[in-house]
Amino acid sequence: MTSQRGFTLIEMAIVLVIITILIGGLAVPLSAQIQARRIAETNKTLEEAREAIIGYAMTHKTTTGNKPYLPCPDTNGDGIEETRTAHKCPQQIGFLPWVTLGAGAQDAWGNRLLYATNTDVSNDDPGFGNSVIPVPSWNQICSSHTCTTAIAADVPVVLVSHGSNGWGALNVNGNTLAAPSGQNEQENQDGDNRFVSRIPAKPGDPNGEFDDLLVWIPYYIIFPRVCPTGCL
Ligand SMILES: [Ca+2]
Ligand SMILES: [Ca+2]
Ligand SMILES: [Ca+2]
Repeated sequence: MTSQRGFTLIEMAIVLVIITILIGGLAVPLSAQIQARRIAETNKTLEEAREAIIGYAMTHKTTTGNKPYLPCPDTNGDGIEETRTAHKCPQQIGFLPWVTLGAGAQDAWGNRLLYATNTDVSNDDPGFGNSVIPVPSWNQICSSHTCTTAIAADVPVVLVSHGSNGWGALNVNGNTLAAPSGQNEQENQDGDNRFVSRIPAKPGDPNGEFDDLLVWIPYYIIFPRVCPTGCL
């Protein structure tokens, strides 16, 4: 004759605790995987936007001199580049004009991409020829807001995704999200020509959380692409 007994309450509690720990262990890698996929997707969108800007410059030439020029930023959120006044874009920093370029309208978190250029390369007359040389008033990429270490100087084009936290971004619904809390992310949002690109920083970092993703086009890459035989 066999005797059977059920689980005691203590045994049941131990099993529940083990199951909870196992589920918790699975859930963290899953959210990390989703985040990694969104970062990869956004980097791809940024790369495609970079190529679209070069393509725009290759197909838009000044009426006098046949010199290329870059698109104006979109500043009213409709995705269309703003109209030039006296050949000059109204703003040099705004959103990527995704409708004009047929490029990605948003990053993987549903936020618009920032696009920064400069008056020398976005004017549609005289345009972007041999006489236009890189100068410090173009954009600058640094590893921190203090810019003690520059990564790239005199950059004609910068594109920024505001990352997972989206701080300071305009989302696809037309809402501007809360401003960044840290100085490094603020540098990508303050409207001047200095930008920060660095490894991510968690909340509690002395310069604040950082998850922005940046790409840029150096002069020595864009010029030979848009003026392969020079633009005299
Ligand atoms: Ca517009
Ligand atoms: Ca961010
Ligand atoms: Ca800045």
